Amino acid sequence: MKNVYFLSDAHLGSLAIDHGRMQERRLVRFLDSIKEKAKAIYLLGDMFDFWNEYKYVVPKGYTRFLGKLSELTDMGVEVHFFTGNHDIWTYGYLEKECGLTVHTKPETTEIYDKVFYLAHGDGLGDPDNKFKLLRKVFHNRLCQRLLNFAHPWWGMQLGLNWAKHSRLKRADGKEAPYMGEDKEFLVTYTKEYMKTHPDIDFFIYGHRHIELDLMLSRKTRMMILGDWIWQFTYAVFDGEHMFIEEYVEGESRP
Ligand SMILES: [Mn+2]
Repeated sequence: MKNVYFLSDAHLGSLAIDHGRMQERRLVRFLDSIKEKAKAIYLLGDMFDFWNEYKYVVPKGYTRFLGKLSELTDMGVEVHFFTGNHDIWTYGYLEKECGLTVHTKPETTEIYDKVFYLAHGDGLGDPDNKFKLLRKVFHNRLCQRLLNFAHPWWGMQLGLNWAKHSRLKRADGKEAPYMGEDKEFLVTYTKEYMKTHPDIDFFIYGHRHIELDLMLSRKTRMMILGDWIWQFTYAVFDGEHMFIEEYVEGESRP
């Protein structure tokens, strides 16, 4: 039985990350190392720090990453791309050129007869009104069209700098530590959601850049995937077991 992999939050192209090239190469080597063992790969959001594609133009960079994804989909590996809150603005290029399946909303899906709830995680259970408003603007079709009418010089600069500042306003550019079961938004959201959806076995999220593996009931387990900036963590499901691993170079893992 082949494996299914989950990872998120590489924030490729970030102006606030100095080791971007190393990060991208490591990600590509990881994808290469799993290509024969993978049935499917779920990229759970924010793989790019800012992605906005235009009708005839896409952002510079990422050629190694996009090339590797294309190789995998050409081989028949399913690659699912969830938009995060940094790379919402994709309009067909990743599907047509790279063969990805793009998801813009949380999905419930069956994998080897287990039920998975998959989402980037932004906006779920988060009471921050400023973030909610920004999220509305970002998802608004009219605002998206306006961004695409503007010259890329302007739009890309705006986007890359917004993303950079949203990273730098955190202490050391890192995310807040785990707030605990009662305060962590994604945990409280999941506990509420599972009351009406008791059939779900696994809830998998990105967005928080922390690694979390929590049993919420005898059946229900939730995971937050860490990131591909500092942690290089991913979850793997072999049909029976589900676990979080760190990709260490030079080691062969499942
Ligand atoms: Mn995010």
